[in-house]
Amino acid sequence: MPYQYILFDAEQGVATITLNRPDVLNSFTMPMAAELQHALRATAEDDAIRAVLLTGAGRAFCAGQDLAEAAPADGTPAPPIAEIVRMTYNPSVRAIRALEKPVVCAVNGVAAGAGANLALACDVVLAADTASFVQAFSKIGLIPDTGGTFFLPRLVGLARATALAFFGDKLPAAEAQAMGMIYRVVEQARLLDEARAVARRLATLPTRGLGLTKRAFNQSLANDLDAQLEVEAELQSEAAQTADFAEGVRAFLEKRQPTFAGR
Ligand code: T3D
Repeated sequence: MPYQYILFDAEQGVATITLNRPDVLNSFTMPMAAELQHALRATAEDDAIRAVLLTGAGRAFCAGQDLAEAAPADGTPAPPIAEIVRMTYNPSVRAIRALEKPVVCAVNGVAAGAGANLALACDVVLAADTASFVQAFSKIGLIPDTGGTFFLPRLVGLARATALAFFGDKLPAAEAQAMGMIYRVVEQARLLDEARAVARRLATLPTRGLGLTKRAFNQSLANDLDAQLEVEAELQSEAAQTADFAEGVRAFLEKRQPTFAGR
């Protein structure tokens, strides 16, 4: 499918999805979200793709909802907000969490509103040292969406999540790293190279095992210990049936580096 609002390319096992509306800081419209969701589905279906890299074009990662779509200046009726949330954000977050391949997010600049929370739904979040995170919702009387009320308190604790959501202040990337919200801050000029290297490395690891790890973490967010121990038993049995497990053990015993096929 030819895309209009995102860029998509795939090489060396990594699909790169770039939000591409730089004039409006890659803010989300329903058509851009539909393209993102299509690209995520395509990566899920393509066995050659073993990791995803999500980033933004220009100076921002994503400024959240395109407020001109949510409140058109020409007076045409806006889609109901619940519909925007259900069509734009919820399926995007679900697609990222359900994708049993690692999703790296390279936050290249400001990530605001739904843009901030979309990043937090990814598996490994790198951010430029010039980037920032803004829970912008409170500034316009909304609540955090795009999974923000789910991921943010789990990542940084309820006290910090509440203050970030209430005040809506810009949080520099270094502080986001210090409070455990993201994985790592990288010098702006090196961000994309570094993120590509991380994604390529992930693409050489046992893809099924990583996917099952992600499924286990997803389930752990709602499980008690007993239920989670059972999830581990089941998913470990699945992981143990992969060719990559056999290769990993063989390579260890033969004292060589493994070559994982992602199966
Ligand atoms: O339907 C619903 O609303 C429900 C869904 C909600 C989900 C949400 O995400 S709600 C939160 C929506 N996002 C925001 O409120 C953030 C709005 N943007 C900002 O606060 C600032 O732009 C930033 C802090 C992100 C960056 O500030 P700065 O000074 O670096 O850039 P800027 O000058 O404000 O923006 C540059 C351009 O992008 C500007 O256009 P112009 O003047 O050059 O023609 C600005 O209008 C445009 N832009 C930035 N954010 C948005 C946007 N246009 C539309 N929607 C945006 N969200």
